Amino acid sequence: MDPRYPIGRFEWAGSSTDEQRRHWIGEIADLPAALRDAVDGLTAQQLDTPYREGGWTVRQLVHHVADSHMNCYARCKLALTEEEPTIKPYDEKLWAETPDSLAVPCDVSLSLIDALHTRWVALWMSLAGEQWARNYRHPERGLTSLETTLALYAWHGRHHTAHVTELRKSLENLGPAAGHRQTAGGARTGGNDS
Ligand code: NI
Repeated sequence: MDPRYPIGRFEWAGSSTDEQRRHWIGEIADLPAALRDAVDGLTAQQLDTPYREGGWTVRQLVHHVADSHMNCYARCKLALTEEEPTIKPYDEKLWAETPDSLAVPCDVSLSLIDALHTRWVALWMSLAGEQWARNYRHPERGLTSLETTLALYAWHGRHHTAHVTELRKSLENLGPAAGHRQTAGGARTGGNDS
C-alpha cells in the first residue's frame, strides 16, 4: 500500500446519482467525529509524529483538513452565488508550515471542523437539480462542478483520517514509547497528499 494513499486515490466516474450524493454528504457529516476519534488519546509526541517518512504530523494533518475545507466551503459559496467564479488556489504545503499549524492544539481545528461541517452539510443538503452542475474555475485545473467537489471532499476527509488511523496501527505495533524518535528529527514538512 502506498502510505500516501491508504484508501486509494480519488476517482471520479463522471456523474453521480442522488443516492451517491446522499452517501457523500453523510461522509462529510461524519468526518468531524471520525477525525476526533482518530486523534483521541494520542500524546503530544504522537501528535507531532509524521504519519509517514517525510510526511505531515498528525497535528499538521488536522489543521490541514480545517484549512482545506474552509477554502472549499468558500469555493462552494462562490460557485452558488457567482457565474463560474475563478477561485484563489493556496499553497497547502506552506499553509501546513505556518506557526499555527505547528503549535495550536488539534482540538481547536477539530471544533472548527465541527462547526464548519455543520454549515457545509446544510449547504450540501439544500442543493437540487441544476445546482449540482454549478462550477468554479480553478486557474490551473479549470472548471470543477459542485457535484465533483462533494465527491472529492468526502474522499479527502476519509483520506486524511486514514493517515491518522494507519499511523496509530504502526505506533501500536512499535509499542507505547513509539513516537519519540520521529519527533527528534524534525521531519515534519514535505507533505504531498491532498
Ligand atoms: Ni489534503
